[in-house]
Amino acid sequence: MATNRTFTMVKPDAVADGHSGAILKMIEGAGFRIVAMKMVKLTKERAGQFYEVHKERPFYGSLCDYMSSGHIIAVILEKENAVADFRKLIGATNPADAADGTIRKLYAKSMESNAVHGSDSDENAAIEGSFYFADIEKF
Ligand code: 3AN
Repeated sequence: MATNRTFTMVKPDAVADGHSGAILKMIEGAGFRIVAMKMVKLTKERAGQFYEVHKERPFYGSLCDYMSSGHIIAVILEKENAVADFRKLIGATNPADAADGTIRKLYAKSMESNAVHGSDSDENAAIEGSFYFADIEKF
């Protein structure tokens, strides 16, 4: 059953470059409601846990270094059809392929430093949200 929720992170490059406000404004402007939000700095180990699904991929070590290189903003969002609509708003993983007007087209630097995360399913949105917000039921 669709939960109408998704999970995002504003990634270290976008936070460090001062794009957090603009990105959150785009997200709210697209009709998403912020349900929970916090700024944190992951350890490399914790980043590795979040991206465990990619642990066999060649970019895993570099991805964990990058995701623990600075602060990130973890956010649970709510909107009808949240997962699919949010993936559309952020654009393709590789900013070179991202459509005009998408967050990654505007703010991503590379395939790895791609400004924002977006859950790829309702199930993963719930798992990823609870990774940061243990008391998710409350929200
Ligand atoms: P998305 O974030 O678009 O769902 P995933 O889940 O395939 O993409 O990848 C998770 C993260 O891993 C990406 N956001 C990106 O930071 C990084 N990544 C994915 N593919 C590559 C790649 N080929 N080279 C470097 N980093 C990558």
